Order: sequence, then structure tokens, then C-alpha cells
Amino acid sequence: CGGTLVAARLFLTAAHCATDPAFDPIPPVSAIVALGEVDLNAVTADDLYAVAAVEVHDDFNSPGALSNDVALLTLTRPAPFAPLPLVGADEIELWDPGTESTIAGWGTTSYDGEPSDVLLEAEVPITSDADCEGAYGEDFDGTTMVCAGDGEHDTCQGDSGGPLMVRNGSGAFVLVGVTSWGFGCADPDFPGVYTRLGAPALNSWVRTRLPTSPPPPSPPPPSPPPPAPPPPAPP
Ligand code: 4AZ
Repeated sequence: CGGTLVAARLFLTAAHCATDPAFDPIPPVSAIVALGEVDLNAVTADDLYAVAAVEVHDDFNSPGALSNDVALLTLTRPAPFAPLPLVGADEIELWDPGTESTIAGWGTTSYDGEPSDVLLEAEVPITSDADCEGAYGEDFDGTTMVCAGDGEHDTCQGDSGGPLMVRNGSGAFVLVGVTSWGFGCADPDFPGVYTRLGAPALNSWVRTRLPTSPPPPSPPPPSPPPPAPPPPAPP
């Protein structure tokens, strides 16, 4: 699986990458994150980050299979890399149908093919929800999933958890999706399916877990005690 650094100590991935066959979160000690290398053969101990906590979305697989496919791993030490900004729930133009997005990973380059030792990337257009529903029927949940694909380039096995990125108005990449599932790979009739991070509920699930999230309004401070009564008058 892949993933994305969204804060110095937070690694965002797919829920199905961080759960066991019973769909329960895996123990943090069984997870390990490698950061900062393009070539898997170049990974050394310095690139490895132990995981202190695994948090899987409570509604993973609800309302349907692979809905809300998102999890956050807390690293035991901060990574010295710039996190990728999360798309804003109001930046809806960034997942408009036809918008070019960038996908990346070390997964297989064809269905049941070989994974790649070096990070690969591709550009694929976001698909309309109607087209994706046409392909997948009720398996597509437009409240938690968004699709992308051109029938020729795609994510594939092992790419799950990795990013679907779109450039914002300033030309900077933002994180719009998490590689989740699909029928086969690069099938012209079946786009790749990504966790819809711009969806309001999913967006706030991630955003409230980011360290820069503004704290909730605090209650007003207690009012000061009333002034002490004057001392009794001398006799
Ligand atoms: C997978 O098994 C997988 N073509 C990821 C993405 C897609 C298919 C399978 C989309 O991790």
C-alpha cells in the first residue's frame, strides 16, 4: 500500500490497508511506513517510521463495501518532509469531471502483473459520478467515492492508499483522493475508484485530526468572585 504524509506525524492511507480480514484496525506494531525514497531498493533504516496509532474511519464499509476507505497512522517521530495539503470541501472545481489528476504508486503495472521498484505516476481525468455509477452500479457510493481514469492509465494492485492529487489555482498539488478499488486495471469501461476527500463528512474527518485544525471554541472563563465585603466598622 501507499499513502500520503498530511502532517509531520500523520500518514493518510486507505482503511483497507490498515485493517485485518475482520475489518478491525491492525495493531500499530504491525505497521511500518517508509518515507522519502522513490526507489524501494534504496530504502534504509533511516527511511522507516514506526507507527504509534492506527485510526480507521468508523464508517469504513458503510453504507457499502469500501465506503469511507480512509485511515490515519500516527508516526512515532516527525518526518522532515512537507505534508501534502488536503483539498478543501469547498474547492469542488478540483474534482469536476474532466479535471486532470495525478496518481502515483509502486503497484502492479497491469492486473496480476508485476509491481514497480520505482515510484510511477500518471495523469488521469476525474470521471463524472454518473459515468462511475454506470460502470459500477450500487457499488459506487458517490458520497464517499470519486472516480478517475482514461482507460489507458490507472492505479492497480498495491497502489491502494496512495494519493490522487489535483493542482489548485496556484499550481500546487492538493490531496483529493485515496486509491481505493476498481474492476481490473486500466479497463476502458471501469475507472479507478478513490476515497472522496472533498466530501464534507470525509473532509472534516481528516481535517479535525490535523494538528493545525483550529481548536473548538472554548467556554468563557469563569467570572471573577464578587468583591469582599468591607471590614466591620470599629466600635
Ligand atoms: C488494488 O487492488 C487496486 N484500478 C487498486 C486500484 C484499482 C484496482 C485495484 C483501480 O489495490
